[in-house]
Amino acid sequence: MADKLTLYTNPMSRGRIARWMLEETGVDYETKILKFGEGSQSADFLAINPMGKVPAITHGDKVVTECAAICAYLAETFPDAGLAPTADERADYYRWLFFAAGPVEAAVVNRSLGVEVPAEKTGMVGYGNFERTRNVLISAIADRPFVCGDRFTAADVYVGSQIGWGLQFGSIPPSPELTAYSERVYSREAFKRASALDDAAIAAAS
Ligand SMILES: N[C@@H](CCC(=O)N[C@@H](CS)C(=O)NCC(=O)O)C(=O)O
Repeated sequence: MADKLTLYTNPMSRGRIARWMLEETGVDYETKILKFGEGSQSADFLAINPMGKVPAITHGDKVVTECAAICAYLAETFPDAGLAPTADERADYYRWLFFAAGPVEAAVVNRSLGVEVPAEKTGMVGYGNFERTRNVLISAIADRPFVCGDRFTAADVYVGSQIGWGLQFGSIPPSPELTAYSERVYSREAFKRASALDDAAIAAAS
């Protein structure tokens, strides 16, 4: 029997990224919606993710946290979905997946919080400065439909989410390349299914 797969999430969170990836894989999974605070900080959930943050998935006795890791884990665990990289795609896949989870995430959050890195300290900061990070992010998708080239992979779920959220909330200024890429990845049926499920969960809670 297949190991049970469970998503711990809140529909108003980065858990939407994990949901999208799960829908891309087409596998069966159970969803546990956690309220922030009483749910995400409960002893039961802290036993799964001591960070007290969603999303997390459990797969049998395994736990995976961190959206980018969840995307990579599911792509490799369910290879029939065709979302893991080929040998030829691997360099771009890991490069841009980790770039989005590290420098891009930090640059966007710091900018949203108004954290200014002094010019003389940018060498200490993994993303250097926001403008350069955004320009490099644009270069990843400027001359190709997806980060690995012509084929959509799990890296696009994560990179696409960072870009899509950034454009939606105004935390990444738009560019023609970012907008076109976001529209391309958001047109996927799995994204629409995942969004509908999370939107329904929000409506049910209100
Ligand atoms: N690095 C984590 C970040 C997860 C995260 O920050 N989740 C937020 C919601 S978007 C959360 O659970 N916040 C509730 C809290 O910290 O109490 C990931 O990529 O999955």
